[in-house]
Amino acid sequence: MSTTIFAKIISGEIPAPKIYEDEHCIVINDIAPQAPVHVLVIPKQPITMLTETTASDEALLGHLMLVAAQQARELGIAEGCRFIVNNGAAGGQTVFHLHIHVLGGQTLSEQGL
Ligand code: D5M
Repeated sequence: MSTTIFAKIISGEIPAPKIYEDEHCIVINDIAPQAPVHVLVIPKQPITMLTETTASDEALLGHLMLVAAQQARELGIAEGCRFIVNNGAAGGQTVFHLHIHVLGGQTLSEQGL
């Protein structure tokens, strides 16, 4: 199994300030922000991409969405923000460890990330 940069951040092999962490996930600032606020909600379980999930991941996926929403509130962008999951190379995914982008802090265009 290949190890992604996010797995290395989760294990501590690569240092990255975690702005939130619990038993199931971490939240970090995106290294190349596309908006004034741009964080990533990353499960500790190394799921490759959303379309690889199954019914057994239902609780975890719900948890990730709730953490993303809570982060949006705490970061002051809840009234206008965007949650994005890129899926597969053709979908713009570059790190093959599931993550939710949370973007805001400016008026976002109709175009995605
Ligand atoms: O998004 C992958 C995202 O991961 C992309 O916006 C850059 C970000 N990234 C890559 N390496 C790091 C590190 N080391 N820290 C923080 N953020 C990082 P995707 O949806 O796969 O295109």
